[in-house]
Amino acid sequence: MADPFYLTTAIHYPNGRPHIGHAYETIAADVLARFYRQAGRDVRFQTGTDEHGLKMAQKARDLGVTPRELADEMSGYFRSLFDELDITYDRFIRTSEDEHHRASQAIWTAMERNGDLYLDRYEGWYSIRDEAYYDESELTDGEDGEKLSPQGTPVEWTVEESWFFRLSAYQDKLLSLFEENPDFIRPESRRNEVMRFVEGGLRDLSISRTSFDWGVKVPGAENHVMYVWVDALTNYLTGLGYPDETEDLAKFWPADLHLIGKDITRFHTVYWPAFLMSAGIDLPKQVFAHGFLLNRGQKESKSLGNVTDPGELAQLYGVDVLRYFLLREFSFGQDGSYSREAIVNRSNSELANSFGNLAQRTLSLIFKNCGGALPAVIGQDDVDEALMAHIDRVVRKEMPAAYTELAFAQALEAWMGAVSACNAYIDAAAPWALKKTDPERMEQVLATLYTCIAQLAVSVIPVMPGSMAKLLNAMGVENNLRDPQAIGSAWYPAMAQIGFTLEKPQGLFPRLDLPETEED
Ligand code: ME8
Repeated sequence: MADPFYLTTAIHYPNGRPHIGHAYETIAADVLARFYRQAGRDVRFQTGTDEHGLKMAQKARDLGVTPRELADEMSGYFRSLFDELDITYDRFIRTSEDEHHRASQAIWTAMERNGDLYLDRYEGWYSIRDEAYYDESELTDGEDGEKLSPQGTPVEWTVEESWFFRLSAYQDKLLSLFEENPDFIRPESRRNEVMRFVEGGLRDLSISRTSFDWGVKVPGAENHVMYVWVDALTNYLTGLGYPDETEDLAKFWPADLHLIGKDITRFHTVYWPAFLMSAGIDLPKQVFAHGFLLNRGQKESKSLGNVTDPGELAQLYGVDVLRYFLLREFSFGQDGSYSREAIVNRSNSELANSFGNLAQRTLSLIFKNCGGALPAVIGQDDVDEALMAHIDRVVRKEMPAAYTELAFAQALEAWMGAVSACNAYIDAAAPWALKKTDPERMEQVLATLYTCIAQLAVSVIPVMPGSMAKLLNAMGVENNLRDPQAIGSAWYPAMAQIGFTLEKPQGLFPRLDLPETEED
């Protein structure tokens, strides 16, 4: 039976429409999900919306709608964006679902039974934008003297009766977890940050609120709703049917990977494992915190109102161009600054001029000079073999290794190197000049290139699924061969024998125009 792989994104706050950060994280997760499916794993991929909390309640009040109406509308935009971006999630969870309330109450009850919850009075700083409590020592002074959280958001002094979670009791257990599982938190920089935070000592965590009621009710204390992060984190279990002992839960829990942004590392690597240990539930295997995307150097956020609509970028430049750009341009664990010029330049130079042109030149020559029929014999000169060995290494080894490490930029860099090698080969071999002088050599060169292009296309299906399907369909490469390990020079003779005839090739990636003004 295929080895299961459970992958989740953060669930997004639907207090506004989705922004580029949401698209970035979900596209990265989709690339991984597709990569692991292509590698034969039984993948379960979950995303969704995080609908409770004060931020949602306040936004709804400002708009004069109920939180549920706000969540219904905005959650719909997330879902349609993800459809537009070709995201192949298996489950889109909404935390307002009844099943999710039941799961959150079950984990609460399990923590309570373990003796980790107690009722007290909370007095301290709270940031509504981050939905997070902060210690006085973590705060800084803003320009007009107001207190700011480490994320730069305003905090307010809050006094309330609250349930508390005995987080202080988990310091040693968490530190052993990090020490025994060096890959539990990635990248390394985030791991170090979290370890320093935990080593500094943990205070018990306020985990319920009484000042509003948009949330999951605390079992046995119905004037309290759970702190939004308690229920939000539980979504990863709800999606598998918890607390029922379902087949999905047995098969996919513990999760292989929680993919999140760096701002919510503490919730996933301190609070979440502590809650799970308390409830007696296995811990996820890994949390990977990616960097932040900045719009020309500035953070985009719904609250700041400088938000780009990722759906519009996809429509303007193409879904696959956007997917490729986001993973190629930035190192996944680090922040990156993007602009429309950068998307256009990257797409034109790498997708249109390098890969698109390589495919177009090769397939056009097979179409024109060979009547669309695949040549019978692949090239066997040293240069042919050197090229095929290079492509093989990239497609079968380097790219899978990089995808596994979530080093997407590195995978695509190796891919681009392989594309350049093919372009150098075609320029040197000049098959267009061989039709009259050496037609046999022309055929060998074209067969070599055809094989390499098929391999290169298969290896980036996870990143550019729509365009690569189009190309591979045009090349006659069947679905069962769309696996980097199944396709290569050894496969070519069988392919040539099928007698597939190429149609006149269509361009894959049109050249894009730069926006007219800087602000566009
Ligand atoms: O944090 N660049 O929701 P959210 C890259 N509901 N990633 C970004 C980003 C940016 N500019 N802005 C946000 C929440 N993100 C909680 C999560 S999980 C149980 C609950 C990432 O809508 C962010 O880091 O604010 C997070 O991983 C995801 O988008 C959703 O952010």
